[in-house]
Amino acid sequence: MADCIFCKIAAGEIPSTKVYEDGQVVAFKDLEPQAPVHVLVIPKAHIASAKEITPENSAVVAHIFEVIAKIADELGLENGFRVINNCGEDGMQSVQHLHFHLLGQKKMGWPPFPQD
Ligand code: DGP
Repeated sequence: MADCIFCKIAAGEIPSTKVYEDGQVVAFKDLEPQAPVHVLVIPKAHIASAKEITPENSAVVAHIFEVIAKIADELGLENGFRVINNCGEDGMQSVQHLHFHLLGQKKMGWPPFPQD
């Protein structure tokens, strides 16, 4: 999709540090890492957000989770990791192309909103 930064990364038009790529998905390091390992996994096809997942396009989401397991293994996250999808305004989604954050090599906090 024109003017979508993650479509451009998927197409190689904008540089990124890719850690995995196949016909359906790309995984690359986040520009603003929140953990020692912070990778974004995206479908190559433009899906704006998790709200846009349908029976017609959802197979790529299952594939993304297979890829996440593979990358996590390759990056040494045997002790665990966190996968996050931010959706929409309340979810603080800043890039309008479906992406999953893979975060690891750090002990995460839970619950996520201790101040509430
Ligand atoms: P979200 O808030 O879930 O929409 O997170 C978007 C993430 O994308 C954020 O952690 C920063 C990252 N990001 C934004 N622009 C770029 C870029 O051009 N390259 C890379 N590698 N990451 C980006």
